[in-house]
Amino acid sequence: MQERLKQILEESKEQLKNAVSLQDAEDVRVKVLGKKGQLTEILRGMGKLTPEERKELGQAANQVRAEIEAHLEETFAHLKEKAQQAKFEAEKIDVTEPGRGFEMGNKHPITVTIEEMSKVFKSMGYSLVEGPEVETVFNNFDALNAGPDHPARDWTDTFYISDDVLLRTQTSCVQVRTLQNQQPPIRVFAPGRCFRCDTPDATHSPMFHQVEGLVVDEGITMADLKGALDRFAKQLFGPETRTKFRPHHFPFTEPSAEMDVSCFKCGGKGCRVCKGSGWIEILGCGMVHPNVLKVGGIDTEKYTGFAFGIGVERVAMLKYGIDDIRLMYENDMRFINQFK
Ligand code: 2NL
Repeated sequence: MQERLKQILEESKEQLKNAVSLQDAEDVRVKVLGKKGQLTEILRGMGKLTPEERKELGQAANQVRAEIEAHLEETFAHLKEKAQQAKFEAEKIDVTEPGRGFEMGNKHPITVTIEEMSKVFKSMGYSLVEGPEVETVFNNFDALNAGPDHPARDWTDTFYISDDVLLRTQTSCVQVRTLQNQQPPIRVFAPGRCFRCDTPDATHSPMFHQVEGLVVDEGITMADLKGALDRFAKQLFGPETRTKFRPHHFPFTEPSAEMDVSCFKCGGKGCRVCKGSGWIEILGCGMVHPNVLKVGGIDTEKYTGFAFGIGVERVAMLKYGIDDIRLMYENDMRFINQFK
């Protein structure tokens, strides 16, 4: 029996020495000290011995148990430490390694163009105004002197939400709201999204952007309109830019005009951008129709005003040489990355 105890002790020591995981050590513990373990078996078998033998073997067994327990404790501690070290090693990061690069986004050409225009108008003392994209038919058409039979009202041209609510077809509605809520002097610009039932092609999109402007004060004349828009053109396209005004018609202005700028690409000699004419059409404008001022509660005996509307997509396409409007709304990274 004493021999067997010695053997158990030696075997356990050997196995604990070779244990590489906490599970290995636990296996040894169960095999020797567990309910059916080797040492437990020996103690259980002691009933057949004489009291002296029992005492002797009991002492020896307890000593072996104590020794094995000490070894177990040491092995557990050692393996735990090793496991922790391995975990730390696995989690180690090299702080000297260069950071992973991340891709910077960039502004859409429409955003850039609106920001450039806004900067010019702000520098000229205009305030930015904004309004809802879902508007009343009244603010979008009636208030702007578009008669009940005006073709733009047609349901084939305008997105109607109901009989009296629609998606605004121009940002003029924002200025109508300004006229209703503010007294002159008024000097505002209104950038924003507009919607029209157009089948998409190279130059049409059912959603597009406008920047409109409105000035109302005592003694405002066509000369103020021309002066303001000529200055705007020179600031946006360069100081050598020339402007010319051609008569036109809009229901909300009288008289009305379209403004052309000398081609910023060729300077007026004629090229691909200006289609050989030397001039590029940039905006529509005019003196605000008295009917529009009246709807806004403005005294038309005292005040006059001018207004204009610029198509942002058109300007952006000319400036950046984009030949298809649809490219701007396809979210293709190859397109947007060209404007970095
Ligand atoms: C164009 C023409 C224009 C206006 C917009 C306007 C606004 C009010 C009163 C009168 Cl509240 N007029 N806006 C005036 C003339 C032309 O836009 O072709 N835009 C791309």
